[in-house]
Amino acid sequence: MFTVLNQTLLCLCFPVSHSQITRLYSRFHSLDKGENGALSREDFQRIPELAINPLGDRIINAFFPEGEDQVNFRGFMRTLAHFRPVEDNEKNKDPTSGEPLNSRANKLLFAFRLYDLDRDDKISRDELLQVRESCLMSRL
Ligand SMILES: [Ca+2]
Repeated sequence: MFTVLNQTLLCLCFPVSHSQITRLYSRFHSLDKGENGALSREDFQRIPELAINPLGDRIINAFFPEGEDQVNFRGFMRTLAHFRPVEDNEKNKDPTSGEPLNSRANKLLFAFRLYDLDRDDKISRDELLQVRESCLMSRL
């Protein structure tokens, strides 16, 4: 059950309004086909926009911490926060790093991780070529 307390806590951690959180929770719940309060990779793959996106699998992977195969609503919100416009707002700060999730540095790190498939903190020539090929193939 998604309570007002949960909603308030999320508002404090992520710079979104109560109504936005309610909408996102509704979307999260509709994607949760297993009805276990968490999303799997398969749940994400049913999103049409991701299914046709050449980087869809990489974007989906970004929702899952290393070794995890489920993401709860908090983790879902945490990843989505990277997509918010850059703001110089103290409320956006990531409690673990002190840096807002939607800061330029975190957006850049998020994009970097989309390329760095083996998570060795380097983008190899092959990783770069794979992205280019994926994008080119999607245009055919
Ligand atoms: Ca790499």
